[in-house]
Amino acid sequence: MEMDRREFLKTTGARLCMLIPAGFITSGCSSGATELERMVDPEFLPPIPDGAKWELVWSDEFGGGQLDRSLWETPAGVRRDGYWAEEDSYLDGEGNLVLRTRERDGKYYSGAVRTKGTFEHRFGYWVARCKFHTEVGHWPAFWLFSPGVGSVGDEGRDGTEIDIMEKPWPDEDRINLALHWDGYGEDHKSDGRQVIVPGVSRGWHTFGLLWSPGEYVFYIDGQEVWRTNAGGVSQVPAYVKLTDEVGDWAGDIAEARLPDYALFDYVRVYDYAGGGMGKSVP
Ligand SMILES: [Ca+2]
Repeated sequence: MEMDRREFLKTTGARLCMLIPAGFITSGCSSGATELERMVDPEFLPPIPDGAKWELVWSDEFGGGQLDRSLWETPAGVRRDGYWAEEDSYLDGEGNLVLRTRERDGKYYSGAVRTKGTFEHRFGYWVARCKFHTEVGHWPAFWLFSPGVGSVGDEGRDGTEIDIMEKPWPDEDRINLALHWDGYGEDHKSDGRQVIVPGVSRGWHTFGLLWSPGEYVFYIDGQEVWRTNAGGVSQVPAYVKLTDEVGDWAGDIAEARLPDYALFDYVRVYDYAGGGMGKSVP
């Protein structure tokens, strides 16, 4: 049944017309909605104004046996103290994306995928379900990125790196949340916080961002953990990045028992039905 649900979402993809009131899925608008309602697990969605409804605008449930190349690009090459390698991002056949970290001939490789050029969107609710790695020296992340992140001036409104989840502490129940804007040089600005969530290091957990035109609200397992408008809030579309990278922020990779793995069950992006939160924003 689990695979059936994933396959159903997989094959219907972003074409779904799914209307979801605050909280949980209770109604739909497409002819397949009744079936869909039975198949989609209820999940947390942020509160929404009266009369508005959430609509799933894009998702990947990571069903099937092969990463969908029409949805994901796999960047490759040097990344911090290791390399991103295409072969280290793959599906496990059980509904999950695997980002593997491994060593070969004294070099370290990890997986990374992004929707650059295939799915870019502004505002809405972005959520991923993740199960963490266990070894030091590398960290998984769920983040959003826009080409305008490098544009100095106009604060982060012209593009902000939004780190919904970074976890460089395999044995600590600590998550890093961050915003970066105006490039990464001398004009770089950022804000962020670290939050402690007991038990988050093991098992499955969700990491969500409610990105509205005036504010960001971050959620872990449906609990609000940070609310901010730092940088003025990005007003431009962003793409999804699911990555793992090697670096000493996470400790000494030489001490890790490799390979090590981070798993992603899904990424889903919701927005207001009928044009989205950005409908009235230039
Ligand atoms: Ca800027």
